[in-house]
Amino acid sequence: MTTDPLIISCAIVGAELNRDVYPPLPLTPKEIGEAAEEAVDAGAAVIHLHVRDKKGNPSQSLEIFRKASEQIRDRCDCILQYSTGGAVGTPLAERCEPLALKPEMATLSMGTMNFGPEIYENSEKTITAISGKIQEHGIMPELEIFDYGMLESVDNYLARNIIPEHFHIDFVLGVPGGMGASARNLVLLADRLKEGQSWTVAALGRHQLPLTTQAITMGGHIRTGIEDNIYYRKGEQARSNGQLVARMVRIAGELNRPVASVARAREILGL
Ligand code: KMH
Ligand code: ZN
Repeated sequence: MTTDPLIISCAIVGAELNRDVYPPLPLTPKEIGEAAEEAVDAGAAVIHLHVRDKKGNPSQSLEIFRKASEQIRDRCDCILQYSTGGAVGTPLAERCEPLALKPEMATLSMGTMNFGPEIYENSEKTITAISGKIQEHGIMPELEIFDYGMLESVDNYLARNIIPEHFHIDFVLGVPGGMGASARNLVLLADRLKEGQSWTVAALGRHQLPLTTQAITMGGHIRTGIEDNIYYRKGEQARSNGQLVARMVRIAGELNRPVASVARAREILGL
């Protein structure tokens, strides 16, 4: 089993949650800054970022991303990874808006899918447009893989130079409409990667803990955080993003994976 450093990403807000479901959800730029600081202090190197408007609704506003990023940077150093997925139905131009701020990383979802009762639209046209903006701004993409076919299509996009050669992969498992969050599925996906390709797993709800633990044993990296899972254990909501990160740091320690500092994570990702 590998003992290479483990990069922990934390998805601190998301676009689907609200305070009716999860009362401590960070919403304002200041609250997002504080949540990021707690996650980074606990061991996260990457902050996967969504933001909210004044009413708490998901937003891709450049100005709100700017404010939230300032709040985070004032408190801690970390790799900022902006979402270009936004919420289901966010128009393409809005999804790309915050990229002008040139974060170190941004997400690039690799295909259209059912996302619960709705359609998360990522046609080839959309992928090409978002990837173009990501490259124009010199940002490293994290390819969001929600299903096996999306991983297979990466080769096709690469061959046609639609995506750049240097990217990180995130397997997002357990979205209703996407690939299930099972141990076998994670093995199947990871086995298809080229030697040396860096990857992370994000799994939804109760699958977050077992699949991230599995990824630690497989030599992958992990994403935790409230965006994907609001529970610490059955029937008990997590207190914060930091609490979820701290648990993964403990588990990684038991499994001999030292947690990557932000500087080490930059080296591993080639940032
Ligand atoms: N909110 C989802 C529809 C991303 O951040 O790039 C898309 C999402 C993926 O969360
Ligand atoms: Zn997201």
